[in-house]
Amino acid sequence: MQSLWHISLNKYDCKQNRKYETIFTLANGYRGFRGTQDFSKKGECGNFIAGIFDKNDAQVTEIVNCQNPLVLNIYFDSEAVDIDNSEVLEYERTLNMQEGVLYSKYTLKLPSGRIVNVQVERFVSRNNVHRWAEKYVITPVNFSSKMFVENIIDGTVTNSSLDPYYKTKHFEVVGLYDLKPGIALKTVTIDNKIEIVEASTLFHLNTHGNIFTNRKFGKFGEIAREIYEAFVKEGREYTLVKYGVTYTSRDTKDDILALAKEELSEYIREGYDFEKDKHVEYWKKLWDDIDIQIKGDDPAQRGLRFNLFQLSSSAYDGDERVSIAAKALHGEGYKGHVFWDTEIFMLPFFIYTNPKVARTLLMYRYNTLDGARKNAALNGYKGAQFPWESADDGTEVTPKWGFDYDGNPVRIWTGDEEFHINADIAFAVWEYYRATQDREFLDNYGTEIILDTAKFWSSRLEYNKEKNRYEINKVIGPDEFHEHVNNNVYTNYLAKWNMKKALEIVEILKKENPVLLSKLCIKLGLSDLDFDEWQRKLQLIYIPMAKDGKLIEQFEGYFDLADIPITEYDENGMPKWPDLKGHKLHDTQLIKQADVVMLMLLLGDEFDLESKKINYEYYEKRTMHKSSLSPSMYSIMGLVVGDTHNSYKYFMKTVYTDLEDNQGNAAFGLHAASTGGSWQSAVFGFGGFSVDKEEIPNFNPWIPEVWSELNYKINWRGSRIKVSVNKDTVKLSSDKRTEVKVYGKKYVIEENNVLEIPRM
Ligand code: IFM
Repeated sequence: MQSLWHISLNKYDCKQNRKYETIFTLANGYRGFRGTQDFSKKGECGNFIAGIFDKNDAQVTEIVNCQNPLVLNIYFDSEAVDIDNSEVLEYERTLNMQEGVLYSKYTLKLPSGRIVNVQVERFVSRNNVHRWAEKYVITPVNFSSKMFVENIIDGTVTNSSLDPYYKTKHFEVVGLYDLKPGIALKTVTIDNKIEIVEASTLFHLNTHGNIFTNRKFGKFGEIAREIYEAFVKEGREYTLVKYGVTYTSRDTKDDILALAKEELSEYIREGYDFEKDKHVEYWKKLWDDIDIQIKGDDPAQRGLRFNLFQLSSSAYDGDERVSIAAKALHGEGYKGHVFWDTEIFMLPFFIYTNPKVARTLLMYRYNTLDGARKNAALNGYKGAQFPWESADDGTEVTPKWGFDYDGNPVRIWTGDEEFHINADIAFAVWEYYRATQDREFLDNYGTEIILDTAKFWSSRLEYNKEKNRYEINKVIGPDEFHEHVNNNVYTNYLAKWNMKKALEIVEILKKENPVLLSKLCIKLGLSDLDFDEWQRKLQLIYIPMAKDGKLIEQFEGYFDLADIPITEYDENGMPKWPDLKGHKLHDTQLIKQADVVMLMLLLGDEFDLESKKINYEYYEKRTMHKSSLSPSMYSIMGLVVGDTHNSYKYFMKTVYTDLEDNQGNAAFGLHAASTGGSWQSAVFGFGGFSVDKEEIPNFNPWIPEVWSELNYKINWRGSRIKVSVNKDTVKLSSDKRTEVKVYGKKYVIEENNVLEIPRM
């Protein structure tokens, strides 16, 4: 039986290499290595270091695919080990998520008839983010011969390597070094001159003495290599370790080559097992915080763990200048840009399991406020306008042009019109504060974000004199099938929320910290006049509603569009395109992803159950889920309104987004928002966790028939609450006395006691 901690692949198909590079990516927040297939040139290598962006002659600033230090070639005499040119007798790659180690086992029959068995371990250390390693155990099964092992750092890497036209090189190789032991290759990015050093070396781990009889260093243009020679005997195992170290000039002002050399020596001295043990230990502690157990449903358990593993691999608390990209550190998709995906989909996971990382992610937005202010000024607005797509400095980097499925150029409007991100970020700041009560963050950073986005909204509102209301026109809401729409409810509602929250904070500061308020007012150019104006304007923000007052109109005029509901579903229960009867997609009520339903989840307290039900039922029939951000939201709302069957379906769809590649683009990187959606669907959905207006944690769990138990943990204002749900009971415990509500009724969990309530 496959372990519930393992993701395994047992059959080699080079056409799947790119997809599995994403699935088997190993990352530690500082960097990500795509899970490239050993001994194959087919695929798209990826070495992404968080925060290293460059434009050069690319369309927009993008994450740099840095020099590749993972290359290792083996030759027997002059015959190269090449999986694509061999008969694959045995093949297994397993991502051990509990340890954070990728294990591979291959038995290959080379064209000459030589049979070789190779076992590989790879990890990217979470203990020391600058370190990574690979261990190779090589067994010549039916021959003895000379063996050459070539350790390479490849500086020929480009971005978009599979696209002949858009291929771009973002760095120059400025040095190749023989470190004796080891090699290093230094590059410098084109625009910002960021220096990057990759250093690595090979060591054998054999009890019977040094196997290498020769070693030679070589510079091959942009490639640094060291080659080792040995004589290997039939049936014997030879163990080699490749140690790797990475430093960039973003990390330190010191000489990064000297630093990498020093670190490499220290690393070799400490040894592979030392670092691996610390890395595994780190993951053990992490799993204690993040794991969710689903008993009775192995596919759900394994799939969910994959999402938790990859999401927590994508961030750490060591750098406040970076965030998580839509494709995380797992691929070049969306050019390494950060979207609302982080704040609305991924952040809750960090808020409730590892608040230090959540704070770091929000600090990225604080640290890019100047870029956001530039965007606002450029577009004729005030305050801070966060970019729809963000890279290193907060200026807008959404490409203006892209291609449709038929390869026709299409104008991309999201960077011009998808304004809701400003309120999403403000909302996330408050969510973090509400859960942590981190007043230091709110005072020094969060408030500035909330005030400056409120200032932006105030300048963005358009007064409709005739109707005496404020409108936000020509926007794209979360549903991106409809562009240039007026008064998208999600956008308007959250803009109003943003302005209201800003005013609430102003009132608090007036009482509790007027000095801070006046400092902020001076910094942001605000006064009581602005606050009065915001107050007046927000009352008049237009929220389109249907005539009955319950069904919300996604945007003005939406109900006038052709109504072509979805009637057919594929074998996974996902919508099939209905016949558009000659209409253009944007002239129909079909939507790409959750929009009104999202709003009702974010601001759950503002809508009654009946409204949620009515809107869920209406929009569910019209949502195509063409974004991986969508199914998780319908899963959670489905549970709220009692559509449990679809909830489970949407949960599994979310959890398997990358593993089953159900959006068809896993090759380009992780669907990071969907990893966050998986956590939300498990905890906010089945786990029934929410926070109400009284700011009390509520638990209203429901679990499917096939689940015998669901266990999860959350951090709430310094307490750690453990939740365990089975068919009969809900059990809650906490390390501190905590007030909660279970199925709507108030209880107190006494410190280190278990509160047991019958299941509803
Ligand atoms: O942010 C999302 C958007 O909501 C849908 N298209 C993809 C983007 C990046 O994941």
